[in-house]
Amino acid sequence: PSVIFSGIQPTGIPHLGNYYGALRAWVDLQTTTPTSTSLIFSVVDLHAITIPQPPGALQIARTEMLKALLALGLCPDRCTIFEQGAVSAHSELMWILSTITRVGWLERMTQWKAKTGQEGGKGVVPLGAGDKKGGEERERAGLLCYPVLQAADILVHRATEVPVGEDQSQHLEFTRQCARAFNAQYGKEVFVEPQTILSPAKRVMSLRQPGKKMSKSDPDPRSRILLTDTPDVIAKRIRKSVTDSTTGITYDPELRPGLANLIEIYCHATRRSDYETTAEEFDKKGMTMSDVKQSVTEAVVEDLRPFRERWSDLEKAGETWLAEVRKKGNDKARESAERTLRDVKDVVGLA
Ligand code: AQP
Repeated sequence: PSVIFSGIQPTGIPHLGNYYGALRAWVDLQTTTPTSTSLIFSVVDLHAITIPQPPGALQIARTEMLKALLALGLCPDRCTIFEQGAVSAHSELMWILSTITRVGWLERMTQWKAKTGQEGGKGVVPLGAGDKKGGEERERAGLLCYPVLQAADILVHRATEVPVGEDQSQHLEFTRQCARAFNAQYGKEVFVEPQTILSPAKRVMSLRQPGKKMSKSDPDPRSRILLTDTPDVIAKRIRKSVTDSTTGITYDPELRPGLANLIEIYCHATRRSDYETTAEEFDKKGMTMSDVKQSVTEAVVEDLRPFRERWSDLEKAGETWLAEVRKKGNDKARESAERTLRDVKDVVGLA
């Protein structure tokens, strides 16, 4: 049977990158898959603490993420929506998988390198006051072992497919490697190798530095658009986004990355797939950069309208309903994860 699993960290309100790169696909799957396909989506709170989080802020962010998923249109009757930390089988399987994982596999991960300020990134993550020393202080074991927990998240539900943004491709390859290594070590096909489903929005880029992906933890709030941003804020962020002064509108991610990012965002918001054709259409109409920004703003504001409406309804709905959704999801996820963990323990000799 098909099992689709994915997760998101409660590190803030989701932005356009999270939405077009992952969350919109989760919502679409509810109508594009047969009901026999299990859809399992997790608020991965244990991943969030790999970067120090103020406890109060994490508590709020977990609830807000759950609320955002519901406001996006995920239906708790169709999907299992749950919190990773509430299902201890994830952490138990992580430990077992970590006995299979080679340290070298982890050190090769680009996200580890980026978040510790090694090649491929300058460590955009805001770190605590004690972290001024850089390198060593940032190199916490949890951050290095992050992909093992992610592999456990996926394998514990025997997921066959995982919809993610391109930044997660390497972690998915790592997950398959873990599954193969476990099956080989114990001589049993306990785990299936999950397939990656990449959304057409591979990487939505920062509005300030279009060479970097849009990220919740970028210290500059002007770099992203949050799903809860008002139409005014959306307009301002897009108007102030970094582009160029070349005349004419073209789609050229190499030479005009800021404009290319805006054209892509426009296409995602209007569900088009041909960036070049869209740029040509804009150009033929004689649109200027500021006209393009205006069109992108209108498209995004319109696309996020249903979210904004449901979000404000949920604000009024109160916490009781949310607590019920949370309990139901966590119970369902526990059942699914404990089933796999029992099989794993059997095979390992821990039954
Ligand atoms: N810029 C992006 N473009 C396309 N997809 C993206 N995703 C994240 N950023 C982009 C996808 O969103 C899903 C959830 O991501 P996450 O919150 O679990 O972790 P992340 O990838 O680390 O996202 P952020 O926003 O950069 O969070 P922080 O700053 O907290 O680390 C994933 O499927 C991811 O591919």
